[in-house]
Amino acid sequence: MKQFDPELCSLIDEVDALRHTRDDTWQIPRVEGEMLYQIALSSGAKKIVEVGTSYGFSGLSCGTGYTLGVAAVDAAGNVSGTATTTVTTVACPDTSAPSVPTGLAASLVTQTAVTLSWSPSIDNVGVTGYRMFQNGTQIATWLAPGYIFGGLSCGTTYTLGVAAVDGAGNVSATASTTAATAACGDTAAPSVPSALTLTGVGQTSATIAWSASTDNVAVTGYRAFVNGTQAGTTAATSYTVNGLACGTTYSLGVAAFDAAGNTSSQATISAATATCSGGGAGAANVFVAPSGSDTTIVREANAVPSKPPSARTPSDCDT
Ligand SMILES: [Ca+2]
Ligand SMILES: [Ca+2]
Repeated sequence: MKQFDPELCSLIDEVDALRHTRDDTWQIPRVEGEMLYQIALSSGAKKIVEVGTSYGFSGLSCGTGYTLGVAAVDAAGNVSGTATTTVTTVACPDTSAPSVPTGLAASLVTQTAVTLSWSPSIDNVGVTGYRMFQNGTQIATWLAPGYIFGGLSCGTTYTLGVAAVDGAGNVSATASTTAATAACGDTAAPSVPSALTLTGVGQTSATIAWSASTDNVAVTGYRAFVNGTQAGTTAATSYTVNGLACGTTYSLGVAAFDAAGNTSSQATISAATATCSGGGAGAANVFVAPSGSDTTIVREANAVPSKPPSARTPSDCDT
C-alpha cells in the first residue's frame, strides 16, 4: 500500500504561499470562513483544490492499493487533520500467456482412441483451460490435463497437441507429441492364387503350382483341395497330392490364408491321373476281348463259370 506523505507542514507552506498570491494568480475568492481542501497524493505531492467535496485522482497504476487523504484549509491557512481511505485500482489487463504444457504422454491406446496426459501449465493469473489439437487442427477445449482423442483410425500415427489458455484469452504455444493407434484387426482375405497349373501327374499323384497371393498383412500359407476337400497346407506355391486313383479326373484347388485365418476363394484346375497299368487299380476287371483293351465287355474276376469247360457252349459266355 502506497502511503501519501502525512506531513502537513509543506501543505501549510503551500497554503501560505497561495494566500499571498491567490488574489493575483489563482483568484481564489477571499471569503472569510471559506474552506479549501488539500488533497494529499500518494506520490507525496499535495494539491490545493477549490471548494468541493470530490476529487479525481489520475495517473495511478493498475492493480495497486493506495491510501488517499483529504484535509480542510480555511482562508486563514488553518489545516485540519487528514481523513484517509484506501482503495485498489482495477486489476491490470492480463497479457501474459500460460506456460507451455509439458510432459505429454500417450496412454490407453486402442485401435480408435489415445489418451493424452500432460503437466498443468502455470499462469500469472490462472489457467482456464486447454486447447486440443489433432494433426495441427484444434478439435476441442478441455478443462484439465487428460484428454481422450477418439474416433481415430487403427494402425495410424497422429500428432496430438495441447495449448494452455488463461481467462484473458492468452494462449501458450502448442506442445505436441506423436502417438500411433493399435494395429488394425485383419479381416481381409488374401487374393486368390493365380496362374494355377498342373506341373506333374502320375497314376496316384498330381502336382500343382501357382503364383503367390497377396494380402493386406501377409500370406501365411495355402490350403490344397481335392474335389473340394482340403488335402493339406503348404507355405510354398506348389503342392503334390498323393493317394489318387489312376485314370481318374480330379478337381484340384488351392486357396491362400493369412495369420488371422482369412482364406481366399479357391482356384481350381482339372487333373487326370495316368492311365492304370496291369495289376494296378484295374486288376479287378478282366478283359475278355482278344486285344485286352476292350472297355465295354468285361467280367468280374471272381465270376465262377456255372459249367465245367467241357460242358460250356459259346452262349454261356454271353452273360
Ligand atoms: Ca495470463
Ligand atoms: Ca489379411
